[in-house]
Amino acid sequence: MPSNTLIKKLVHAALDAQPITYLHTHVYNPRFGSSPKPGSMLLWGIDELVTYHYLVAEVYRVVPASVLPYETFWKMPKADQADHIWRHLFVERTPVSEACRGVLTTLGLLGLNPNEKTLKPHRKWFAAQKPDAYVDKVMKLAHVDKIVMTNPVFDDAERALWESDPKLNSDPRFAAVLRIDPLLRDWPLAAKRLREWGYDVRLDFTGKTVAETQRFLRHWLDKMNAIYVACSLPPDFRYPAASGNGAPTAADNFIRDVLTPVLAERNLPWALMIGSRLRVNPALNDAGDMVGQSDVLSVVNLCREFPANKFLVTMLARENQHELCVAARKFGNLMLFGCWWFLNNPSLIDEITRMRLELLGTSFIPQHSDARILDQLVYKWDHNRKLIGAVLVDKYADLQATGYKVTPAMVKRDVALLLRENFWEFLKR
Ligand code: RAT
Ligand code: ZN
Repeated sequence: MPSNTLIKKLVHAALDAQPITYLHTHVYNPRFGSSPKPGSMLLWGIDELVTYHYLVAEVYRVVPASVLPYETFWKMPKADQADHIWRHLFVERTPVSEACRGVLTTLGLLGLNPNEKTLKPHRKWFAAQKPDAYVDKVMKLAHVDKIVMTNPVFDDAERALWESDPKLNSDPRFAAVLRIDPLLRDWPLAAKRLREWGYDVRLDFTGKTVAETQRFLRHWLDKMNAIYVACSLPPDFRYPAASGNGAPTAADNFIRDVLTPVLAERNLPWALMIGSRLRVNPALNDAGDMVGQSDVLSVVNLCREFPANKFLVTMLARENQHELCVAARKFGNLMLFGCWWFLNNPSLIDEITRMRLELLGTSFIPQHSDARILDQLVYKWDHNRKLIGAVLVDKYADLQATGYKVTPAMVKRDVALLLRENFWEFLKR
């Protein structure tokens, strides 16, 4: 029977050898245009890394808006924004937050010195990288075999690209996901846009609304070759939203009559990311969103009412994690994923991953935290692999204490399930 030291070695070797599918990012393939070209969607490099919205929020704790008004910050060139953040968070303070540490891990793994006092030397290094080859480099370093994009169909700039470039999704390193937030969050707006695009839909869901909205979804699923449909939802998302004998809301109608039938017919999952309260501080833009507690029972209702559908679910509030885990024990069509956004901190990842293993065995997807900048894949994976490894080592030690034999093949199999196969198997199921 392997000793605990041997188990540790086995786990870390298995984790290092296992390619990962990164199932939710906002990282695009280079055909979407690469930064620093204006309007590009593939963001990478030191200035993007340092101006990530997590760090914008953190610098405003240190240099408040009374000193640097938000409008002034947003008007500054990106490099000046990055210099400001670097100086205040990395030079004049100790960069202990997880978002700061992430930048330093990334730089270190790229072979750069995380102790530089200015960003000049880093800029020089990044300027010498070619986007296409750099994608390969990052994927190799992070050991990611597929980057799953997020493709919001209601985003005008992105939709225009899909309309104009039939080969937009031809890069085999990436997969597309149809993101449809306005259809659930703001039906009047979504219906207006659909009408502009030639779909005969009505606000009250009468007439051809159901068939036409389904036609819209099918069109975009095909065009994007999307591997699932996604949306982020507020803490007050409820399904059903209508109570008692009340008439169904637009979101109820959309879910019941449009979305779930199309997804069942295509055997595609619906990814729900629940708990983001948008723009509580609008002046901070992307950095101004926060978290709120959500309703797990609504997820339960969806899983029960639509057994032919598959639900990939993550919730943003720590307070929801236990109930959500218990819900997943009740429904095979519910797959939990990730430690999303504000949960992507070592203490919380450790706690949540432990709890999920204890309640769900190996039948969940532990990773994903989101990434908007290509280079972030390097650190998110480095940190996550170590955290998942530490939890697995403890769990195997507990197993061995019962007399059960943990073998190298088992460790490899478990790690493959957690980092990659559970996701792809769930898509096929
Ligand atoms: O984590 C993030 O970067 C957020 O701003 C959102 O993108 C969120 O993850 C989402 O997909 O809505
Ligand atoms: Zn996201």
